[in-house]
Amino acid sequence: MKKITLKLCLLSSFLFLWACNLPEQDEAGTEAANTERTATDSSNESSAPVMEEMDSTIQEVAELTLHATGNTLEDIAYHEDTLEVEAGAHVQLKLINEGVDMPMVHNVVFTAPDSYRQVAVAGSKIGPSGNYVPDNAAVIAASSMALPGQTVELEFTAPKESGTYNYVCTYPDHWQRMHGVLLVK
Ligand SMILES: [Cu+2]
Repeated sequence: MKKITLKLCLLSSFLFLWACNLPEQDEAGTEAANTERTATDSSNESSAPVMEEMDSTIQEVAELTLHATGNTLEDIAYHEDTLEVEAGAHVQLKLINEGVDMPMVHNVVFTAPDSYRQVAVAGSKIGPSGNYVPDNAAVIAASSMALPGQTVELEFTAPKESGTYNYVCTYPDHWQRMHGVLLVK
């Protein structure tokens, strides 16, 4: 019963609106009304492509994945030896530790050019409570430690100046095999 009443209400409202619109259309002319509708429709349709257009005021997002592999000091490595981002991009990085043995914990620390070794050596002295990350001006961003099988995420803003930066694992004695290049374009 309620449904029928609702339908009747809708129908009468529709008829009312239609009747109200009639004189307006006669005055403005059907052509003008159609043009208006077409303009509205086309603006709706074009809203999606506009979203895809580059807006230089919006910070670019760079989604990166870094895999840490190996289970001994002799075979640990970052699978990716180079990562590329646009200058000033918002970086969303996933560090996936594919190791299975417990001592193989890794982080990733992004550093200024030619400073990854110095940062790693300083970091190894910081110890586990500080995540082996030194309080150092050469550190751009640092993840937390990923245990074997774990994935950790890190977000940071890429350097505004293009250049060749580095990343390194600062867990003691990992830096020799675990470092790479961050190309900022
Ligand atoms: Cu490591």
